[in-house]
Amino acid sequence: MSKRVSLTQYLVEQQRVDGHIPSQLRLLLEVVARACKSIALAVNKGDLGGVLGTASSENVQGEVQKKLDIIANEVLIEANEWGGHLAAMASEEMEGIYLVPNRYPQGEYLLLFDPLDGSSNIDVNVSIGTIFSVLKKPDNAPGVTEQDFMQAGAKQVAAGYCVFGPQSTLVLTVGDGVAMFTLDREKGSFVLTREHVEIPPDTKEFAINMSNMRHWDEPVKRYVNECLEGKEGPRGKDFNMRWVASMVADVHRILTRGGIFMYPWDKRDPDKPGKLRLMYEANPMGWLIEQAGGMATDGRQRILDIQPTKLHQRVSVVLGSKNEVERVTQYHLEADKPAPSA
Ligand code: P6P
Repeated sequence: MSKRVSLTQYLVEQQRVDGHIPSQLRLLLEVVARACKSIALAVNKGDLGGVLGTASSENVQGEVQKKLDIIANEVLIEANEWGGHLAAMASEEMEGIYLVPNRYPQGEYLLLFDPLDGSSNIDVNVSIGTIFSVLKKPDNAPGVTEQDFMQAGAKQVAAGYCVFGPQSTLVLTVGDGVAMFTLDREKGSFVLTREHVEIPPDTKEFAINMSNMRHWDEPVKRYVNECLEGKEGPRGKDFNMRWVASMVADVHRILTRGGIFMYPWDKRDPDKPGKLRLMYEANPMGWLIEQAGGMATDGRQRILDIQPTKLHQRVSVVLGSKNEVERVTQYHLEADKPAPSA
């Protein structure tokens, strides 16, 4: 059997052979991967590690934090603050940015993460994951402020997630396609198991929380109803539905076999553009999907083109198989057109 390629070897080749990444970024990604491995081990312990259940605190989103939310956040902060690769970090679990302490060397990268996505699934043993995004600090800025993080997703230099499921799999892009690395628990290292991942442009599988149907905007209702009408309807084929309620798990399925994922705006909270966060959920996932030949919009525009104004801003998300995302986006644009005057 041919020798497996480790994450380290893959990153060294991306640095040396392909020139895609500088050494500082390679080293940063290796540290993030080691942190994901530590989180995987903590998640895997479950009750045995006393890590299940809720902490007695809320995060900046007003959500009750799970113990593992806090553990994962601390693991990422402690692993990344001393290496000299970063200037600052931002997390779903922290209100403001986290500046690298002065006692450590400052680097040129900004790391953003959702330390444990899908928290509602932790206590019921359903797949969850860590999502991360890397930006470069703007050269001109002495020091670091939140404003330095306000960069469109198209500016990311690396993005990925680690899904903690039957396997722990790290999925990464540095702009040269998408690669997947499975954690070999015996060796304690991530091993390349897929690269140049490609999403089929068509699909028969959609992912959305159907319990919100009555709250959706018309274009989303139109698309989902057509899927539900199946062979007899305008789509001429039957569809399947999946909803894990862990974005990481739903996106991993789509990267693996295609599909469309939607968390659209709905009228429950009309001032909120959506539930998911732009900077550390939609942007990294959007880049991965695009790098695998898929598409990611907010229903109207490319997610990676959105210019952020707030660290924790939310966005409507439609991503996955290109032809399906194009259809949903087209339905939104048609609905926006003014009705022809009588
Ligand atoms: P709902 C998890 O809390 C999350 O942020 C995403 O991972 C997931 O796709 C979504 O929210 C699930 O939301 O409303 O279905 O529980």
